[in-house]
Amino acid sequence: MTRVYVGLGSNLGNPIDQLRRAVKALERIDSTSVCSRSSCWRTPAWGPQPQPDYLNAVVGLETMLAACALLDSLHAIEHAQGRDRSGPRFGPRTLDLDILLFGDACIDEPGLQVPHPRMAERAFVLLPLAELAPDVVVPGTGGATVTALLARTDSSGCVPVASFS
Ligand code: A4P
Ligand code: MG
Repeated sequence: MTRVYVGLGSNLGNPIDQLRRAVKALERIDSTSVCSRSSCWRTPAWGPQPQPDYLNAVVGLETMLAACALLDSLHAIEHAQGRDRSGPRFGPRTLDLDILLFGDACIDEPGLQVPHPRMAERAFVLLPLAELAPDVVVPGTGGATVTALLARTDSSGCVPVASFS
């Protein structure tokens, strides 16, 4: 079994509902169970403007799947929830599911990089991840923990809004 952290983000199509539906769908992935879930955070959009604020959260999973098989399942959930990839990069979306950490693996394959390439600089990832895994060391950061990385980011404007269970 591998402990995995998945980042959830939404800023279109009733974001709180998108996140709730996504967690239910994550619970149905084969050979995988949901172990923990963060609070839901409202965060200023990073990327092209204007776009609405996001809701972000992180879910902890235990899985028997390989990382690429898990990513396929995440893409299927995004698709089922109306994800449209035709817009600008980093533009608004109904649902984004990113593999943040996959055990202590470092993966660099076409279509899959783990840890997620930009997670170490993003308060909208690190705030919810720190609720679940504050002391986990993020591979590729010179031994920094989630808490240490969070202390280096600008988290202004990010507020916890609700549990989404
Ligand atoms: N991909 C590679 N590695 C991974 C991974 N670890 N997890 C590939 C998930 N996918 C991974 O992703 C583009 C490609 O990355 C996919 O083909 C996948 O195989 P995508 O989800 O299709 O597109 P994207 O999400 O627009 O790209 P990307 O690069 O993942 O964007 P980010 O970095 O996720 O940024 N602002 C706030 N406040 N909150 C947000 O959640 N999200 C984004 C998206 C921008 N601004 C945001 C937020
Ligand atoms: Mg993504």
